[in-house]
Amino acid sequence: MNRRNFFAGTATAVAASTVARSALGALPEPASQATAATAAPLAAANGQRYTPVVTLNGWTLPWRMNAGVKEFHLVAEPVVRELAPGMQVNMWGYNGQSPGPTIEVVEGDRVRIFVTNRLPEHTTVHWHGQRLPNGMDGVGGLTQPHIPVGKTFVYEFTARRPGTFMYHPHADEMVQMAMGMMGFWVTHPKGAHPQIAPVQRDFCFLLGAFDVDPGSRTPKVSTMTDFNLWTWNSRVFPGIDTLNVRQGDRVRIRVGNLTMTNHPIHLHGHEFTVTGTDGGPVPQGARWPEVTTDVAVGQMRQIEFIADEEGDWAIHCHKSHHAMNAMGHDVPTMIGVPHGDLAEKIRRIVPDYMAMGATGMAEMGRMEMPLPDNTLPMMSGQGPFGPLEMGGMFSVLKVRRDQPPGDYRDPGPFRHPAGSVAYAYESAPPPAPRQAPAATDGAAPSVRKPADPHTHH
Ligand SMILES: [Cu+2]
Repeated sequence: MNRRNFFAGTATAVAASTVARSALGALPEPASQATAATAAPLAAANGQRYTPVVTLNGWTLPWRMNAGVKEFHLVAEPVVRELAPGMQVNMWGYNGQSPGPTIEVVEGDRVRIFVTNRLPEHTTVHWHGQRLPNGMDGVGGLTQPHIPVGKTFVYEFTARRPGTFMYHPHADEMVQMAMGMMGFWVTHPKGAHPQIAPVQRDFCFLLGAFDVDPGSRTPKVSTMTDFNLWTWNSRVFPGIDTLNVRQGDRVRIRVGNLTMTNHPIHLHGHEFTVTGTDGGPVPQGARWPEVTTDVAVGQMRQIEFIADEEGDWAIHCHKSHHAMNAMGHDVPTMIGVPHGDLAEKIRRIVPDYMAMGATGMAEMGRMEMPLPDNTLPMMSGQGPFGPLEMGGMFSVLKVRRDQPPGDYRDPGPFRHPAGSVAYAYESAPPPAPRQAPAATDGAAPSVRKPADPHTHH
């Protein structure tokens, strides 16, 4: 992200939080975000103290106080979301983006959310994981009538427990979530909390999956498993911003999964603990170190670690197909097959035919493949040492000694200390010691077999 985009969110936030007194009886002015850049954190207000979250390639919804109630205005509407530079997708979302803005409150806050429906069909909002009156749970038909097109409904409840939550429709869910309707919700603890440590950095993102045919712009909503774009906050690598931290920071990353499969989220260079789930903080004695945590469907995981190792550390979904962009899955494997001009001959009959290279697919990270309009390469991204050969759910945790406290700007590529990068060995490899072959002149090889317990009864 560049500096200009980074602060793009701030202007919106100020504009919407200084609502004119005359407007207090009316709906809060709906804030809207025009870019997919990561917005600066929205500072706590009214004497409340917490480290605000940073929503990757997203923003936090400004609120206004109205007689002690925090008022928000969500607008469900069609949006155009840039998945990465070079690809825009027609989605449904909230307040100009998919996912919608993060809602950030403090334990005990009375919250009123106005939801205006500008979609072409009815909707509702379900506040995933919250303790609330049943009629505020947002399940269309079960706990409330659907919000008709053009209407505004009001949800009101007290944020009773601190933690990590999501919001999404409970109305024509398959379509509305496949189109990108989802958002994050964070409730900070009211004061010191025995299970919730203060952190210096707090990031959040939602896992998403979309099926957009190459050359098209609208997700196929009937797809159940065969998605071709795996997103964090409706962005794919190299469009996902990096997570920039100061060395020694305690870092929290909150991840929610609203796709139809699980995602093992893997962090390089550090161990973390899962400090919270959908159900709240994990008790201290029940935590253990991990470098990968699986986030199952409909779940949230909150991980924490001390960022004590400088560098550019990959963070990604460990399903290798999820760290790729759109590709055909019926590509024949040609590894080890010398196919010469075979692919060229087949293409005369089947114009789209593509074969995996005889030595693998890495060449595709470099190759300029002709792509349909509005389509991203299957793997892309350039690092200081060449192509990354990645896509989808992949980003980088950047740990820097000189990153100022509270500064979320991208510090650029890591400058490795001299002698600390894997290097090419230029001489002939030394002879590797090998085990001498066992004598084969009829004698049994000198291997001692363990006694088989089953022969002793
Ligand atoms: Cu995944």
